[in-house]
Amino acid sequence: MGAKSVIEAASKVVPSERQLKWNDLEFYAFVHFGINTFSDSEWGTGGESPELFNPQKLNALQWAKIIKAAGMKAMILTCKHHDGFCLWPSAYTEHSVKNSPWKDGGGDVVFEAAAACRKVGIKFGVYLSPWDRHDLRYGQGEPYNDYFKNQLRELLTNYGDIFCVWFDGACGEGKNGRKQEYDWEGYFSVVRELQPEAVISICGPDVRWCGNESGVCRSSEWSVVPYFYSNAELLPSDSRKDDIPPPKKINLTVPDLGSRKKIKKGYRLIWYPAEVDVSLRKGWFYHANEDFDVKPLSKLMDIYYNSVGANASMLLNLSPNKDGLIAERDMETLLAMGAQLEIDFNENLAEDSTMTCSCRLDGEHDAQNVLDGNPDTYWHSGMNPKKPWIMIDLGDDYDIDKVVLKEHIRTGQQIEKFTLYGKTGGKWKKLYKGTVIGHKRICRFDEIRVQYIKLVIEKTRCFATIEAFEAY
Ligand code: FUL
Repeated sequence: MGAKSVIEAASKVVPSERQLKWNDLEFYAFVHFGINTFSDSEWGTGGESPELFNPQKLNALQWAKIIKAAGMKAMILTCKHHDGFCLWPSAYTEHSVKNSPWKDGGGDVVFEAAAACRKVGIKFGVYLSPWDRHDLRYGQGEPYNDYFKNQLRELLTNYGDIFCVWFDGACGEGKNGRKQEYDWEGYFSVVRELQPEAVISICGPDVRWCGNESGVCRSSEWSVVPYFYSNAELLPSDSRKDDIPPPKKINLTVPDLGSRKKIKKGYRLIWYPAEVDVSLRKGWFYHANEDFDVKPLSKLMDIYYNSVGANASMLLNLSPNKDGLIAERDMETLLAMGAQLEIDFNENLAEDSTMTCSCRLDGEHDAQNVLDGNPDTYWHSGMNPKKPWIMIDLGDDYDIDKVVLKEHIRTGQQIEKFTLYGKTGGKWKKLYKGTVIGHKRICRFDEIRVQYIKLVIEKTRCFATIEAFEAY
């Protein structure tokens, strides 16, 4: 494939409906809670007694309310972590809440969490660890895969709508010293059958791990990447006969996954957007000695701007304590974050402004569309434009320090390089230089008084679109 056709092919890769819906959530919570909370560990051995599990004040509504107040739109619960202990009374194992003293074995944390999410109006998702350090079937092949699929069926039928199934990549040895061969294709088809709208994340085809757990993504986070990044650890059988064989080493943590240089060999490309998973505390589970190790608001806001604002989503982990509650300091920090987000995006100064452009595809794709708040209307530059621009006239001078840009990703991810200018005192001043935009780019700069802001697109794949332009 020649260079031009590679770029044309990249320009045509688009997200699925379920990926688009997931993209709009932007910021949501992980909840790590389980037997580790009581044994004070991060990775349980699988030998922990269910007797340990007794969260006497468990209140999933408290979690859900705090999550919502922090500005998050969903919760993903660790229904079973690597230790194998199940937070719901699974019919397929004795290693669960049903043999714990909590509610005399009659409780179901998954049920309570799902109900709480529904009550406050956020979405609910499940984390189910394929690696199981307790179950004797683990490492035996089919018997474990059947067990795992049965558990998935329980979680995906009994708890209402599930927006995400999060599969962890960790895969250790079982009690018999053998590693389990996961039936990924079988797991995926159970999810597609029972919850067709759910995204399958991390070890799955819909959402990609950003490559670290420290809360940063790439400055150029492409959602269009070579096919082999989705099956690095899983599905060699996903490759097709006509695929160019993947490189010997596939590494999801490298700084570039989707630039022209990276895709130039002509690999088949897929839509595979990034998620940044990071914990509010040092660890994923609650440990009393980390009560003072809660990330400060400033750090969380930086992570937000560098993930949600950089074409990724932010999955922020909360760790309820032994009582089954989110601890005071964690709660205060999360509420402060919700308040800060409200302040930062309080009033969009671009509303009711006027947009002009250097070129457009046709009258239906005028620049004014970027201000109407409608995700279905957008500005389209027309094919192969030369440095197209759009410009906003705010109508008067305003102090701004942020511009939010969104591409119309339904028609693919196109923009590779752009600069924002502001007109102040009759002179144009550079405000921000960036690479990819994708679902959302939040451009931050020192506060400046401007009436006009111009977005110049310096490099793009085959055309450029902008769906939203906001100024704060
Ligand atoms: C990792 C796990 O090993 C950690 O315990 C945690 O659940 C994190 C989100 O994923 O792979």
